[in-house]
Amino acid sequence: MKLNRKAFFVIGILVIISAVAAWYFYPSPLVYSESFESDFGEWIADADVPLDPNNPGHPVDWNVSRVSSLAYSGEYSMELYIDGKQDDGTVWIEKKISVKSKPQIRIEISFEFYSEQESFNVIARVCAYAGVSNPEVEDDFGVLGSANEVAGWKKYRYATTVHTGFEGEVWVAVGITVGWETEMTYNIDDVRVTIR
Ligand SMILES: [Ca+2]
Ligand SMILES: [Ca+2]
Repeated sequence: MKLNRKAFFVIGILVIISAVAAWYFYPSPLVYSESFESDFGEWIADADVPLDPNNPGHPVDWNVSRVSSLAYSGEYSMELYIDGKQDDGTVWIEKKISVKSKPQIRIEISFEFYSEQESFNVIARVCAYAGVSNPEVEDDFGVLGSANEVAGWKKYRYATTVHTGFEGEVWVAVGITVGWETEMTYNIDDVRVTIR
């Protein structure tokens, strides 16, 4: 039997409805990419550092700045500096992201990380965070590996499932934590956050 026009029309409508439903219930991932070419891209500098015995009442020196001296792509990257002589301290950049209200989401972070030198000793560790609260202390972070695996740029990745409790927002962060008693500088570029 030949399908008439009406049947084609009904089938067409059903196909459209299923496509819209699939799009709504299985949305494509949210992706945030930042190469720091025009500004901080809504990333904020933060740190958890010890007091400096050489400068009573003050924390050790640390700084996060956007620099043109090094870049993985474009002309700028983020430079993280810390005076690690107290063998302690964590410095990072963090960002708040609005998410669709879901009980749990998958967050993947990848970024390019620059170390001036390769070292068998762990001078610093690369760390990352993703969760519902604003990261404030070293313990909030997961360690991804040594910061000194190569001289030059290396890609690091972090992935986790976050139970949002329908909060509607999550925080992500990437940074370094001191592993050796020395001053240190590292760079970060091309941060990519994928949320599913
Ligand atoms: Ca860049
Ligand atoms: Ca913070």
